[in-house]
Amino acid sequence: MRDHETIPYTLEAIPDADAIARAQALRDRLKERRTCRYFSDEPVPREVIEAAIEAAGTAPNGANHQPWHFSVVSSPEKKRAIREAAEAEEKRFYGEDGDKAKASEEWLDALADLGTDADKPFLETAPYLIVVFAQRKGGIEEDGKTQNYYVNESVGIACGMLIATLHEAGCSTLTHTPSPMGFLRNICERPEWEKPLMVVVVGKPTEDATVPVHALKKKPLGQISSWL
Ligand code: IYR
Repeated sequence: MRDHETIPYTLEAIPDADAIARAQALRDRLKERRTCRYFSDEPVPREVIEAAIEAAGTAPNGANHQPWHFSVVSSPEKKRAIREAAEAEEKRFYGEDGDKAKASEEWLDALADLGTDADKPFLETAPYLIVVFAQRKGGIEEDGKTQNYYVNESVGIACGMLIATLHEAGCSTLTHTPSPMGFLRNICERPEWEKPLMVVVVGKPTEDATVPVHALKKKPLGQISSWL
């Protein structure tokens, strides 16, 4: 290694049997997660959102530049602005504006089993929208100039940790990706070197919430892994 400043690294030792049990318990907990599209207006404690973002902020990332920013939107005015802009984009995507859909036939077919359309009421009813930005530049100091690395990978991992923490706290989430989503930068007042990556809708499901059967078909271990 090239010379650099260090501190010792230690990790609590866990017996194999406990390690297996803990991994399986967390797997079982994560298996219960469902992407939710029906949110009530029941509030979520601010501390839950804060802890989840801090958890996301521990994600492995390029050169430890931590190239993410989380805009936490709860004001009714901002949520309405996001809903209006997102629905306008989605109407074009689904062809609900009278013109030909921007999405291909193949894409619309792939979404048929999810039942999604341009109507996004949850963007107003859910207590929190976490708008996730990927910082293309900035470094740790966020100077807007220093090159960042593996930005999409880093922020993607952080989003996974954010969603897992919110699930553990009993919140439902929806990763919403209006396309294009440049409007989010304006509404959240973020700089031009930040790219909106997704909106994580956070809240509690309505009493009559449903999930599509299609979403329950999970690929088994033997299909998603190969052991060499
Ligand atoms: N952004 C659209 C379309 C959409 C695309 C995929 I891929 C999904 O898994 C779900 C939806 C929307 O939010 O409706």
